[in-house]
Amino acid sequence: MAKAPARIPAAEPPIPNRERPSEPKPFEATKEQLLQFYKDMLLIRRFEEKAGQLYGLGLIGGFCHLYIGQEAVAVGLQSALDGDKDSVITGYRDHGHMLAYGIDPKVIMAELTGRAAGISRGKGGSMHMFSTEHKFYGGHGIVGAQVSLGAGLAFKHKYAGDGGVTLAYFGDGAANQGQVYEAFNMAELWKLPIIFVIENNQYAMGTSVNRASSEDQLYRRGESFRIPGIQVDGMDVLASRGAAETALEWVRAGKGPIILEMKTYRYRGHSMSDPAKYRSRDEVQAVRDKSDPIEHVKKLLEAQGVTEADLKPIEQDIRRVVNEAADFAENAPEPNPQELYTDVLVESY
Ligand SMILES: Cc1ncc(C[n+]2csc(CCOP(=O)(O)OP(=O)(O)O)c2C)c(N)n1
Ligand SMILES: [Mg+2]
Repeated sequence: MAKAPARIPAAEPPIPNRERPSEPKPFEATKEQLLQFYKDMLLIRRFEEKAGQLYGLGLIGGFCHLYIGQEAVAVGLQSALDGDKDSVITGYRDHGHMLAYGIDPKVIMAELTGRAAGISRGKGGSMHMFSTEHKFYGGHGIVGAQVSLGAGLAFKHKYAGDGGVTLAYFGDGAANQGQVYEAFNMAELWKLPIIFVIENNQYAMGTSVNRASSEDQLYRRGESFRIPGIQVDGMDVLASRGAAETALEWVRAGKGPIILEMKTYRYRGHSMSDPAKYRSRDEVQAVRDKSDPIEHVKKLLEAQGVTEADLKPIEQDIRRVVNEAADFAENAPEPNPQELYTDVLVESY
C-alpha cells in the first residue's frame, strides 16, 4: 500500500510567480496593411447588412447571427495566422471569420440561402459553415462545444508535430459553460498549442455579462488552470493584431495555451429574431459613435493622407461584390434531395 506523505506540502502563495506573456503592442501597420484591414472589415459589414436584408425577405431560413460591430476581432487576429498550418474554430456567429480568410463571399452567401453551391453544400446554413481547405472547422450551434473541439484540434497539431496553433473563439456567455474549463485544464496540462479567444461582446442573448458572470474580467478565467490571459480592445484592429502576435509567440514557444479577452460589441440583436429590448438604442449608438472599428481605421488612413475620394471606389467595389454574392445566392439551385444521405457518416478529412 502506498504510504501517505509525511507532511502535506505547504500551499503556494495565492498568486504564484509565474512567467507572463509580455504586454502586447499595437501592430504597426503600413498604409497598405491599414487599407487591407479597412477593406476586410468593410466587406464583413456590408456582407452582414445584406444577409440581414435577405433574411428579411425570407431567403435565409433558420437562425442567422450577424457579426456587425465585431469585425476588428476576426480581421485583426486572423491576419496574424499562418494559413498553411493554423486552424480556427468558432460558434454560430461565423460569417465574419470565414470572410476574414478571404473565402469567396458567393459561397458563404449561398450557404446562408441553403444552395448546393454553398460552402457546406447548402446543408449547414448560417451556423454550420466549414472550410477544411482553410483549416476552418466551423461554425457550431452548441454554446461552448467549439472550445473542447478546439482543444482536440490543438491536440492534433501537437501530436502530428505540424507546428500549427488553434484559435478557438467563444463568447462571454459560453465562458460560463462547464466544458470550457475541462478544456482549459487539459490544454494547460498537455501544453496544447491553443489560443482561447473570448469575444466579449457584452451580451449573451439578452443577458449582459455583468448580470451573468461573477468574474466579469474574463481574461482572468484561466487563473486556476495557470493559463495567462490578456484583455484587448477588440474594437481596434491594430490592438487585436498586436495581441495575436504576442499570443502566437507564447504558444509557438511551447508554453501552452493563452486566453485573449477581446472587448467588443455587437450592434444588432443576438440573432435576426431578437428585438433587443434589453438595452437602449442610445447605448448602441454611443458605442457606434465612439468606438466603431471601421471608422477608427478610416481616421488612421486619413491621417496618412488617404481621402474620402480615395475610399469611395473601395466602398463601391465592396458593394458590387456583395450584391453579386446576393444575386448568386438567390439564383443558385437548391441541393438535390439525394444529398440528404451524403456527409452523414464519419469520413476522413
Ligand atoms: C449548450 C447551449 N445552451 C444554450 C444555447 C442557446 N444559446 C444560443 S446562443 C446563446 C448565448 C451565447 O452568448 P455568447 O457566448 O456571449 O455569444 P454571442 O452570441 O454573444 O456571440 C445561448 C444561451 C445553445 N445554443 N447551446
Ligand atoms: Mg456575447
